[in-house]
Amino acid sequence: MIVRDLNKARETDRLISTEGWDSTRLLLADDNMGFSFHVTRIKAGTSHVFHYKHHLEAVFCIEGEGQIKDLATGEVHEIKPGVIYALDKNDKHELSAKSQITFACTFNPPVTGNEVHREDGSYAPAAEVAAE
Ligand code: 9YT
Repeated sequence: MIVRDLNKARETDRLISTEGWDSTRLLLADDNMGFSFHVTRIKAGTSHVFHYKHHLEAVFCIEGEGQIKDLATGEVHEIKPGVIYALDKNDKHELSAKSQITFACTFNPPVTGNEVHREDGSYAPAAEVAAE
């Protein structure tokens, strides 16, 4: 069994911080669960374009409000506590936070912890990260 505490994990290198968001990776590829599990906070007033071309991601809003735009169709969806979105088609999207948003996110295949966002908003596939 694996037991981890978000507040303790935030004091370790499981916390990845960038200008407009941070993410604490509570479960990673080496936990062998078949997915990774992250708690992500998006700063109020920021917008981000992500395109996980090599990962499927499901994202559940715990707190905060904003919008997600499907960049292929232009469709906009409201984000508020209780809403989940699943990027089942590796959908390129823009996430905008009106207030600070906290999400619980899962990635399949699991993130290894060594990924950085590439220019195109994606993470490299796991095989490429392992080879680096
Ligand atoms: C909301 C969202 O896209 N979260 C993704 C997790 C984050 N990019 C991470 O942990 O790398």
